[in-house]
Amino acid sequence: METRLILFGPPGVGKGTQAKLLAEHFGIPHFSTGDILRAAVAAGTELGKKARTIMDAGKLVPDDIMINLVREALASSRAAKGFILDGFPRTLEQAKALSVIFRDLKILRFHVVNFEVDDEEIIRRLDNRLICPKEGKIFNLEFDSLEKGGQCPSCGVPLVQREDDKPETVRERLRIYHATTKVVVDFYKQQGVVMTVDGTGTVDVVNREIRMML
Ligand code: G5P
Ligand code: MG
Repeated sequence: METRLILFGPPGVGKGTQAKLLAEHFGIPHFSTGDILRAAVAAGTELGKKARTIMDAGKLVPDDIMINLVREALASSRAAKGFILDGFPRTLEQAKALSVIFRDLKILRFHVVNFEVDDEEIIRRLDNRLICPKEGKIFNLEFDSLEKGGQCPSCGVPLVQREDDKPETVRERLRIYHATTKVVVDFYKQQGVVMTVDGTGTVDVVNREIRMML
């Protein structure tokens, strides 16, 4: 049976980390709207130019742009046997548009994995996050035995901090999550498709918990 998951939760909760593990486990693609936008910024495309200042300020990119991106990704042949959506939907408008996309693609069955971690832990995690700019791998200075200025253990490229992981930008991203995004989970609770996961354990513990729930 096709696995279709929406990973939902505040910034830094572990969506990208778990999405990569689950995508590998189930052999399905991982669509991260943040990664798609960061790739556009790096490539200097029109979308990237539009998104860059918005992302660096920790604000949300307009709904119409995001909805079109996701429609295109989910309609692609790669998504035919299932997918993991990470970072979308983030507004009620996007959630309603996703229902239309699912209806058009005749998708009836999906789950929303709702990650919960408190804000203090999120600020600490994002302060310690490093990413590989080449492969998109995600690390943490607290448990990955790396140093700031260190290199990706798998490809050797210098690891970087995301521009939007500065503490003041993280606070703005959290503010927007609580003000605008969090309500989206109620939309899905009404549909009976939400599985809530305590995201405070280790990566392995959280991964096992999700796989057991599924
Ligand atoms: P993104 O890229 O979607 P966010 O803010 O939703 O960004 P982010 O920051 O990518 O989410 P994450 O993916 O939830 O966080 O977390 P992660 O990277 O896996 O893990 C964070 C850290 O915690 C890492 O150091 C990791 O090692 C560690 N960690 C992970 N799991 C665990 C665990 O289980 N235990 C422990 N102890 N540690 C763990 O969006 C970026 C921007 O793009 C735009 C917006 O501007 C947004 O701000 N954007 C959109 N705008 C509008 N609508 C949309 N749909 C948009 N999507 C993106
Ligand atoms: Mg992410």
